[in-house]
Amino acid sequence: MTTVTFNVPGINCGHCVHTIQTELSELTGVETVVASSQTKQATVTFEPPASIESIKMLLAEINYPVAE
Ligand SMILES: [Cu+2]
Repeated sequence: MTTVTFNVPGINCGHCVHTIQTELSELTGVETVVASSQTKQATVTFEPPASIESIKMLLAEINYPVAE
């Protein structure tokens, strides 16, 4: 298991948090997702086949792109 925190500037409210947690949880290999509108971060614990790249790709697809 790997835990990575992503900066996601688009997390503005509880709805965003819910969307991100729901969508990322459906990615195979993702164990837990904790998103916060206060820190604008999403912390994801995952194992293969999920990867940093696949998580970033999914967040971009649902219009919450990760900031570098
Ligand atoms: Cu929102």
